[in-house]
Amino acid sequence: MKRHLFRGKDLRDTLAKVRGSLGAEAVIFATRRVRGGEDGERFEVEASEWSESLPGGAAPLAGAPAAPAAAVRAGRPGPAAGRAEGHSQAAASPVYAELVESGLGEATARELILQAAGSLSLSEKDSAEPLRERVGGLLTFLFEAGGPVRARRPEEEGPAVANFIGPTGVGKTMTVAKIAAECTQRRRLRVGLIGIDSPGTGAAERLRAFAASMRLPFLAVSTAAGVDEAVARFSRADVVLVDAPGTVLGNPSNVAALQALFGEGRPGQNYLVLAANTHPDDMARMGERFSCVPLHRLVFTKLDESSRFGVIFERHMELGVRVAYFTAGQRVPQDLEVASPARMARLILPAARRYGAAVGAPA
Ligand SMILES: Nc1nc2c(ncn2[C@@H]2O[C@H](COP(=O)(O)OP(=O)(O)OP(=O)(O)O)[C@@H](O)[C@H]2O)c(=O)[nH]1
Ligand SMILES: [Mg+2]
Repeated sequence: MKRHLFRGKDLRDTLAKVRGSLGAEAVIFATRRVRGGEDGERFEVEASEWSESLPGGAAPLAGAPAAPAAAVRAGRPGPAAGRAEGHSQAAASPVYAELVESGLGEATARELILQAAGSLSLSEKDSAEPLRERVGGLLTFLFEAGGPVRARRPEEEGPAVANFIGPTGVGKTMTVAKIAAECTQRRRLRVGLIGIDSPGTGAAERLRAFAASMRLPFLAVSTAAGVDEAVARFSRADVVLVDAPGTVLGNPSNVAALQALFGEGRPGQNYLVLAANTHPDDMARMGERFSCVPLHRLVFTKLDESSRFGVIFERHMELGVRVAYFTAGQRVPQDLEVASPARMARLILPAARRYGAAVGAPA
């Protein structure tokens, strides 16, 4: 069975190419993100045409759609006609309505339905639940969790550094406080906290107060050199959490300031914090703008103030960055959770009775 490689800028784009070339029944073997692909192509899918000879039902990866039943293929038209017909069938499905209702874009919802429907047998088409479960499985397959902040490894000289950046007021400082508490109380790690001050804003004061109440060492700095010095002073810590002030990236001097602190070559992993209750268009723009620095992980806050979670999945797929945490409330640290594919699928499709196996375990 020949496997083909497809590249696209995101999931929608790539799956559309897969189906355009191999038909709606194409079997997906693997999906990956690629860095620095040509023409902004950052998503890669390995797929093959469906065939009777696919071994063992051809469920290549847990959660990936299995090979479709022969009954589904019977009498189906060629790829082009099938595509148009498939689109209207997908849109008619109650599961499609649920996905769109949950905030997923129409195109993504359609792609997920078409992809998942390919694996249904004729008898499974009688009710919505098998399709719902398959889509849930596909969501868990595609969603990549990033795991919690990592601690220093034995061979490392200094602490692991995690930088929390993002737009104003999304909950960066509170998330840093929650993670600090989680690291010290549950994981027994030595934590150092750094607050980046911006002149005249008192930006670091809230974290200073959290640090005092948790009895954690805290340093306020305002420059990249200051961050380096502070990290050096925390040389015995396992993990250093850096809390950036909210950044409005509309103006170039703010972009330069962010890049000086967190751009290419700067230490640590950058966690972009976004609030789940942000308007989807604004969130998309924020994601694009913050891509001016390397993004290693995403954090979504304020799930308790949101009702449509599809936008999280959309931004995650588009940016091609793993999701580390969700937060859903103001309690420190109870309202912090490590993101998981199963949780993402439940948020988007709460009606499903089962979800596929989790893929994309913490790195
Ligand atoms: N409901 C809810 N509120 C949250 C959550 N996380 C943070 N907040 C609240 O959001 C507000 C802003 O939180 P901060 O942590 O100060 O946000 P920030 O991103 O650090 O803000 P700036 O530093 O000013 O850019 C506060 O009132 C927090 O209590 C959450 O998960 N749910
Ligand atoms: Mg803050």
